[in-house]
Amino acid sequence: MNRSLYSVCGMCSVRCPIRVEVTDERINWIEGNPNVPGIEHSLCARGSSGISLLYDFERLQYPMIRIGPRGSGQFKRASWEEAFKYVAEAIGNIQSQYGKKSLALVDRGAGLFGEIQRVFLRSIGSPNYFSHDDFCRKNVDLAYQTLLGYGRPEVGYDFSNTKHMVFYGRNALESLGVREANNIIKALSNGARLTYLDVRVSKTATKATKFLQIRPGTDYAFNLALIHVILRENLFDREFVERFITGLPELENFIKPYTPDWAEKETGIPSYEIVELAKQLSADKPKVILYPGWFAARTMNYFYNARSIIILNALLGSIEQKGGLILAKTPKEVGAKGLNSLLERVPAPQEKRIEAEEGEGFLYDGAGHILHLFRAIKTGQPYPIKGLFVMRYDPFAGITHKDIQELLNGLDLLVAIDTNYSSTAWYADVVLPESTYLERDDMIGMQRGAKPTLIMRRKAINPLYDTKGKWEIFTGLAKACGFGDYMPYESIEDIWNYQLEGTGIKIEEFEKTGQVALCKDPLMYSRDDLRFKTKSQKIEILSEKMVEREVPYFLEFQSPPKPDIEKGEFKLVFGRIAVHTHVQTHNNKYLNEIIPENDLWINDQVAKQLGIKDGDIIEISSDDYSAKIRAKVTPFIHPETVFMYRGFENEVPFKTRSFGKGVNEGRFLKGAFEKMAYGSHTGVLFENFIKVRKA
Ligand SMILES: Nc1nc2c(c(=O)[nH]1)N[C@H]1C(S)=C(S)[C@@H](COP(=O)(O)OP(=O)(O)OC[C@H]3O[C@@H](n4cnc5c(=O)[nH]c(N)nc54)[C@H](O)[C@@H]3O)O[C@H]1N2
Ligand SMILES: Nc1nc2c(c(=O)[nH]1)N[C@H]1C(S)=C(S)[C@@H](COP(=O)(O)OP(=O)(O)OC[C@H]3O[C@@H](n4cnc5c(=O)[nH]c(N)nc54)[C@H](O)[C@@H]3O)O[C@H]1N2
Ligand code: SF4
Ligand SMILES: [Mo]
Repeated sequence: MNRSLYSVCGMCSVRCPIRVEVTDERINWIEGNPNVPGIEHSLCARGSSGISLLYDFERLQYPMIRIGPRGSGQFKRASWEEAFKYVAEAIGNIQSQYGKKSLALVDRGAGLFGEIQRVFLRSIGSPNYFSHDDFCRKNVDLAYQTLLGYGRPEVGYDFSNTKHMVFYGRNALESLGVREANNIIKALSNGARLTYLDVRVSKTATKATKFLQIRPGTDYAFNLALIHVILRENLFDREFVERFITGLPELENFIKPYTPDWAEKETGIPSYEIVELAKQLSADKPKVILYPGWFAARTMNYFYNARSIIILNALLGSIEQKGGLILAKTPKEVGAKGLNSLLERVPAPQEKRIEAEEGEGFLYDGAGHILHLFRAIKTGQPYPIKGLFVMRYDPFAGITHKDIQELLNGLDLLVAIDTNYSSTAWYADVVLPESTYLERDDMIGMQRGAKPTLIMRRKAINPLYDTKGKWEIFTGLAKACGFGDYMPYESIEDIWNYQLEGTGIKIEEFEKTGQVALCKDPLMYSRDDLRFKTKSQKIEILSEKMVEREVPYFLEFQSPPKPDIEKGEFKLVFGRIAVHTHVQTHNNKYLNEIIPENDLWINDQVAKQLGIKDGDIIEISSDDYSAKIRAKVTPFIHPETVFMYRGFENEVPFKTRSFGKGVNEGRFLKGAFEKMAYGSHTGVLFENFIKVRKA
C-alpha cells in the first residue's frame, strides 16, 4: 500500500519541510515539501540520505547501561523500564547529596521541538539548562539583542529580493539550509551581487561576484573601515539613521582612526576595494544584506564584529526592509494565539543557574552558558554539577581528550540521548536511543518570521528497533522519578491538543500541506510603525543593556598574533562540508561513500618552503596531540592558515564505515574551552595555532 505524508527533515538542525512516501511500510522516497516556497521539492544530499540512516544497522537500537570502565564501550542491553529506574535512582542519590541543582541538561538548542526536555529538567527541580549556542551563533544573537532588542532567531534575511549580499565566511552554499541556499542562488540569477570574504576559496566564493581574501581574524578591521567610509562620505540612509539610531556621534568619534589604508595593513585587502564596496552598497541600499554569520564562535573579537555588521545594515537602512533584514512577528502581532507552553505546567526552580552568579559584565539571559557548565563540572564552582544529560548534541566529539577526561572525572552520572553511537554516548553511563526523525512524532514547533508558521513532525513508519520518541523518553523519566504529574501525557495527541488549546487550530489541519500559518500574508512594518525592542525602541549603538551590565559598547581593534610560518606554525580553521552534518553523518552509508575522510588545505607557496607536496601525508600537532593527514596543496588559501573539514575521525568502533577515518579538528583545540570572547563571553574556536610538518 502506498501513502504519502508531510513531515520535517532531521538530518541537521535547519529542519526543512519534507514529503515522505511509504510503500508497504517501507520508506522509499523523501523530497522537499512541494508546497513550501523556496523548497519546492528540493533537499540537500544529507536530507536525501535520511533513508540510509533509518535502515542502518549501525545505529542505536535499544537502551544500554555501562558495565565496563567509562570509554571501554562495554554496555549491557537494558529494557526501558530498567534504564529509567537506573537513571531515577542515580538522580535521587545525586540530589540527596548535592541538591536539586546539581543536575544539568545540555542539548542542541531547544529550537522548534525541544521544549519537552526542559519540562523534564524543571520537573526534577533543576534550573541548569544549557544549549550548544555558545559555540555556534550566540555572538550574533547577543549582538542583535544589544542593538535591536530582537534575538538572532527573530531576524530573517530576504535574499530573494536583495540587490547586494556581503558574507564574511558565511559559506552559505556549502554550510547550508536548503531554502536559504535556493534563495541566494535565485538572487544571484536575478542580478544581485555577492561580496564574499574568506581566508580560502570556499564553494560560496566560487559563486560570488567579488571574492576578497582576508587575513584570518581581521573581518572586524574591514568593517570598521567600511563604517568609516560610509560615515565620512555620507553614504548612509540619512532618514533611517536619524529616525532609528542612537549613539551616532560616539560611533563617528570611535571610527575616526580606522581608515581604509589602516585596514589594508590589517586585512591584506586593498583600501580601494573597501571604498568601492561602500559606494556600491550605498547605491544598492536599502536592499542590501550584510550577513553577521551563523557559526560565530570564532575569534575573540567576533561579538564586536557582529555588532559592526548589524550597525552597517542599520546605516544602510536595510532593517525591516524588502530585500534586507526582516523582523519576526509574534503570534499576537499577527492577531493570532500562539502555542501553549508545556513549561508553564511546572513551577520554575527557585535556585539560580550556575552562570547566573556571574552578575555584572555578563550579557547572557536565556539558556545557560556551556563554558561555565564545563568549568563547574571540572571545579565544583560555584557549586557542583554531578549529573549530566546530553540530548541531540555530541560535545565530546569536538573537544580535546584532556577536556573529556576532566568532565568525566567530575560526573557521577552521564546520560546520552541520541540516535547514533555518538562520542558522548561512548563515554556515557546510560544510553537512551531516540527513534529517528522518520519513526517518531514530535511536539508542534513554531517557525518564526514575518509570517509565523506552525510545523509538525510526524512519524512515517513505526520504530524499527526498541527506540522511543523524545516525548516518551522524558515523560517516562519523569514518571520514574516520581514527577509524572508534571508530564501527564499518554500520547503525542495529548501534547498536541494541549499546545493547540485556544488557537482554533486542529491537528488534522497539518495534513493538508504539513504546516499551518498563523496569518495569511507576512506582516512588515512601515518606517512609521517600526519600533525596536530595546528600551528606547531604537537601534542602540550605546546599548542600555550593555551599560547596565557594564560591558563596553566599543572595542578597539587589536591585531591578531601572526603564526611563525617558517617554523611550520599556522592558524587552524575549519568548517562544514555540504554532504556532512557536524559529527553525525560520517557513518551514513551514502554520505560516507561520497566523502569518507578529510584533508588539510595548505597554501602552495608555504607548502613548497616546507617541502610538502599535494597528496603527501603530513603530521599536524598541538602541544598535546598529533595526527597524520593528507595535504591538499592549493593557492586558494591564505598563507597564515590551514583548513580542514569538521567532524571526521569517529572514535566509536561500532560505526565501522567511519571509524578512524580522517582527522578530528576538535582534538587540537587545547585551551579553547577556557577562552571567552570579549564582551559576549562566548566560545572561541579560531584562535589556535598548530604545527605542520612532513611526516
Ligand atoms: N552541510 C552542512 N551545512 C550546515 C551544517 C553542517 O554541519 N553541514 N551546520 C549548520 C550550522 S550548525 C552552522 S553553525 C552553519 C555554519 O555555517 P558557516 O558560518 O558558513 O560556517 P563554516 O562552514 O564553519 O564556514 C566557516 C568559513 O569561515 C572561513 N573563515 C575562517 N577564518 C575566517 C576569517 O577570519 N574571516 C573570514 N571571513 N572567514 C574565515 C572558513 O574558511 C570557512 O569557509 O552551517 C549550517 N549548515
Ligand atoms: N571542534 C568543534 N566544535 C564545534 C564546532 C566545530 O566546528 N568544531 N562547531 C560548533 C557548532 S556551530 C555547532 S552547531 C555544534 C554542533 O555540534 P553537535 O550538535 O554535537 O553536532 P551534530 O553532529 O549536529 O549532532 C549532535 C548529535 O545529535 C545526534 N542526533 C541527530 N539527530 C538526532 C535526533 O533526532 N535525536 C537525538 N536524540 N539525537 C540526534 C547525532 O547523532 C549527534 O550525536 O558544535 C560546535 N562545536
Ligand atoms: S539542510 Fe539538508 S539536512 Fe538540513 S534539514 Fe534541510 S534537507 Fe535536511
Ligand atoms: Mo552551529
